This record gives sequence, structure tokens and C-alpha cells, in this order.
Amino acid sequence: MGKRSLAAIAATLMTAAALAGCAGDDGGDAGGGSGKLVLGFSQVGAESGWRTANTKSIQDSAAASGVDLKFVDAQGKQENQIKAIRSFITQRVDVIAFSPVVESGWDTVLKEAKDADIPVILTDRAIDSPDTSLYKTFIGSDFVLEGKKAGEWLVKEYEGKNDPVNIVELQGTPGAAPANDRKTGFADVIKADPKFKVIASQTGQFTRTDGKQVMETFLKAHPDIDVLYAHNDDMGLGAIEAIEAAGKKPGTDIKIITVDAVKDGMTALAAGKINYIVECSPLLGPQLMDLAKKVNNGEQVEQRVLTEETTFTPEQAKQVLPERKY
Ligand code: GYE
Repeated sequence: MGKRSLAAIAATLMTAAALAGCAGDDGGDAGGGSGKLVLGFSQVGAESGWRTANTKSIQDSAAASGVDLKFVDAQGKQENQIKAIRSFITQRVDVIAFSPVVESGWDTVLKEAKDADIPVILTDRAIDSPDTSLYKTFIGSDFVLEGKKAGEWLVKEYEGKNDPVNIVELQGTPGAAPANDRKTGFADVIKADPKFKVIASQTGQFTRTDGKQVMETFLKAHPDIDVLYAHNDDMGLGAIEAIEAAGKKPGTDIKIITVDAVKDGMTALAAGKINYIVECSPLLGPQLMDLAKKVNNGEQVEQRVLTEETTFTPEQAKQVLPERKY
């Protein structure tokens, strides 16, 4: 076949692909024929201030960018997320995005989405499947790095001191990427100095209620806690209530490090009740809409899209609090 006819075939194919892309769906009717991109999104739940801000960001950006968002709240249950993904496949949405409650157990349902030719975007949390063809891209934070930043602050804070430092840890939801990774990153940094001892570590489910309850049991069992490392602000805030109820001063008697930097956390930081916060941005909406449009058009996207984050001391929290939106 000559070069010219090959080029002609290629051009025809490209036009066909472009037309399919412009239509915004591949013959399905999930959008009710509106021509809008239909995005099925399965959210973890409403466990924290971070999650509330993340949901708002996704809903607001969908509205602003003309995306028809089918939003389903999994109420913290993987089985609900699997059900939601299956229903998105049946509805033939254009793109599926979800924030996996836990890291494992996704291969079967994601193969179903792949067989149905519906691209999947992992949002905020990763999965542990080695088969990266099951999703187009993963947008979110580097949770190991967040744990490391928490550990680095601690190492600096106790520099030059030799007494043992008794640490208690409130972990996130068992099996969730941010719980696994924030634990690993922190442990990696503090293991360099044997004076740092994690004397208790338990899940507080990323919620205020559980954070408070678990901290109460920690306080009863260990009269000598120096530091609390909580995998998110909400658990730290719950723990502050328990510490105060036990007659101790949070931030002074017990130093506190958390992750997220939502408004309530930043307020406690500015007040000196938390000593350091590692930021994790929930504002993933605009980038998610952009990626959804690109994958729907068959454009190449990066396998990993990282969000940019910083850290906050009480002084820095005071400065940024007035403009903090979430
Ligand atoms: O840090 C926590 C939330 O997955 C990054 O989930 C998210 C975490 C966040 O419940 O507050």
C-alpha cells in the first residue's frame, strides 16, 4: 500500500475518533443525550473535614466546567464503592473516578470497567494492584512524603536531647493508602534515632470521635506520652478533647503533629494546641475535571499527577488562616 493511501486511512480513523470524542460518549445515554461529559464519582464518605472540602471541590468544579457528575457516597464501605462502579458501568458513563477506601481488592471490578472501555481515574488514594492498565491516571498526594515530613519535624524538635521520646500514633482507616503510607514515612525517618519510641499505635478511623476515644485509652494506659502523631487533623482534634479532659495541655504537655491542614486543624495550630501540620490538599476538583476531559478525548495523560503541598508551624498558620477556604 502506498504512503498516500495509508495517510488517507489514518486521517479517516482520526476523524472518526475525534467525532466519537466530541460526542462526549460512545453511544451510551448516561448523559441523557445532553452531550456533556458524564463522570461517575464514588467518594469514600464524609469522615473528615478534608473529605468535606474534597467533595465540595469536585462538585463545584464539575458544575463550573460543564461536567455531568454522578456522585455517590460509599459511607466508608468498599462494597458500596464496588456497587457504585458497577452501576456506572451499566449506565455507560464516559469516565469513572473514585477515591478507594482501601488499597486492595479492586482488580475484578476495574477489569469490568476496562472491558466496557470506560476509563478510570484514581482520585486522592492509590490501589495496590500491579496492573497499572486498570486505570489511566492517579491524582493525589505523596502520603509517604507527608509521613516523612512529620518525622523530620520531630527529629528537629528533639535535636540535642537524649531522653526517650514516647510517641503515640493515631492511624487512619486500616488498609487505606494514606494510613499505610503516613505510618511508613514517619517510621522511616524516626528509626534513625532509638530515643524515639512509638509506645502505642492504633486506628482512629480518620474521625474525631474515634480519635478522641482511642486517645482516652492511650492516656489511661500511658501516663508518660510526649508526642501524638495523628494521620489527620480530625483525629488530632478529637485527641485534644481527650487530653484536655485528662487535665493535660495539648501542644505543651503533649506535642501534636497532624496531617491535612483544614481550617479547624489550622485554628488549633494557631492556638498552639497542635505544634505542626503537614498539608494535604483536598482541592483536586479542577485537575480531576481536566483529566476526565482529556482521557475521554483519548489524549495521553501522566500516569501519576502529584499535588503540591507545604507544612505549617503555628506562626505560619496565623498568617494564612484568614484566607483559608476550607
Ligand atoms: O488525609 C483524611 C481523609 O485520603 C488524603 O482521607 C485523604 C485522607 C485525609 O479522611 O482526612
